[in-house]
Amino acid sequence: MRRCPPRQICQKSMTPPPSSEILARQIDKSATDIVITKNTVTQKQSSQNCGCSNTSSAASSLDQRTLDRIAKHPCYSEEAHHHYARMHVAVAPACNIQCNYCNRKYDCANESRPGVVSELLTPEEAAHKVLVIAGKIPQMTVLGIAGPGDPLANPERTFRTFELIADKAPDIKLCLSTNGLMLPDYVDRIKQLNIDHVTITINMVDPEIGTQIYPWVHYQRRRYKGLEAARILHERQMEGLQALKEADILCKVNSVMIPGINDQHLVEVDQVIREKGAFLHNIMPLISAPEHGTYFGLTGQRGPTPKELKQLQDQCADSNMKMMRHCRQCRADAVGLLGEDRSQEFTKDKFMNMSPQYDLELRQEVHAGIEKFKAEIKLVKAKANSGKGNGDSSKQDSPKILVAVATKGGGIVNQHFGHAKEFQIFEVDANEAKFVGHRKVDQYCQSGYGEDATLEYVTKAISDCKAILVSKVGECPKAELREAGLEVVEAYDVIEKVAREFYDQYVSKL
Ligand code: CLF
Ligand code: SF4
Repeated sequence: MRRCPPRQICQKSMTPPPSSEILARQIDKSATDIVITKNTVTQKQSSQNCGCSNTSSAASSLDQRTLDRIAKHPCYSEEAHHHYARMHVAVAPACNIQCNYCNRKYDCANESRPGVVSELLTPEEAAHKVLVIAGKIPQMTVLGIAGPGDPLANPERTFRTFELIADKAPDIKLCLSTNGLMLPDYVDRIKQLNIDHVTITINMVDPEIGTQIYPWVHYQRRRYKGLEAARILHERQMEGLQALKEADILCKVNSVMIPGINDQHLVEVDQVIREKGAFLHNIMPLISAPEHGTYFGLTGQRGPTPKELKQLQDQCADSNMKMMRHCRQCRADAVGLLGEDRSQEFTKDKFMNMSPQYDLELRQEVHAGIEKFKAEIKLVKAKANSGKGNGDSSKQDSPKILVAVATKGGGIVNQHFGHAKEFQIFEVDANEAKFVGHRKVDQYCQSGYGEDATLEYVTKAISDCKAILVSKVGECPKAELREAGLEVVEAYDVIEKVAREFYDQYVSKL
């Protein structure tokens, strides 16, 4: 264990002033607990984009109506995920299929990290929780139902919850995630309830491959196994996807990347779902450990490395610009920005004793502040990326590097190294700095102490990066990081700006 000398402890007060006049402003409303960061840079506003990876290309293919539909959805827009939060309510316990990466003691692994158990709620308890959180975290804009089983295997509980929330909190977007087996039967009801975002987990479009992922499905009061099971699931998923498209509901497809089983096949999945009108593809890594008790965990099936995952995402992004890379494989009771987990602040014993303070006017005011801030950040990003390599053929083949960023959100380098529980990864070249993923780590700083083993683990997790961008870091970890070959950049500014500045220095030394 390492203790930083007092002057080196990563304390908030040591954060340097922002280099581009970025100020922190606490919204002066007692009902809220959020901090809106205000950027005072005043330049011309750049055009909007969808915020997914490869933003500029994706933006050009999206119309204004679609941009408006995703602008406040942290999963459907990479840009929004820096600013807006989502919450899930765990109202759906049952499931109608078996996935080999799932242990039914835990949350549905189609959208959750395995090994997580959420508290089951009734629709009424769930609605109460949503209203409490809508008051406490006004930047929470999306309510998702993603488990702990399959929402459409529990249709009454799921739709009752949505009805209650639509009635009491009309500005909250409704979102649903399903394995797709029962989806064709419910698209009309989904449309009626104005649920505008639906995720289907599709891991194969070839039932032969499906037999290695799904041992059985339960459909129309019968249990099917083997090829028949996989074929039924595949046909229902395709039917559901088609129906969503016809109903004009935005559909995201999640795929779990399972090396040796469907990793190569997911390129075909990407092509098929795109042709059938999916809006966004989210390829997630299989997480399997023996202690999760899943079939894959117990049989030693490994998940992909970050490099393998990125390669596949890049390969699919070549043909489909709308590739999600910022998924955090949330809990079925997740609360907060995607990179943070505030679910423990709102356990049942706590939120049932809190009074709902849903205030539509206040929420709209907060959202307007966020939109203003987003526009200002966009100007800084555009400036950082302008005149570097755009249109210059000599820069087309500029080296690409990865940098790791410590951020609490807002698109700013604003977190101390020792407080980070994840690092966002940006790929930088002469043209742009773009978000390409994240790496979860253990928090290094524990009340002023840092474990050597944790530092080693963190360093390993970002060893393919050239630099780490943080608001502050103690001298001891800084020296260790440098020794491991990582440049340490301390700054408090827009991520793309800091990354681009580092890049220019980096290439000038090559
Ligand atoms: Fe939840 Fe899913 Fe809706 Fe988002 S999560 S139901 S679309 S509101 Fe988002 Fe979480 Fe990834 Fe899901 S980061 S696991 S993609
Ligand atoms: Fe588990 Fe979800 Fe698959 Fe059902 S759909 S078996 S809950 S991962």
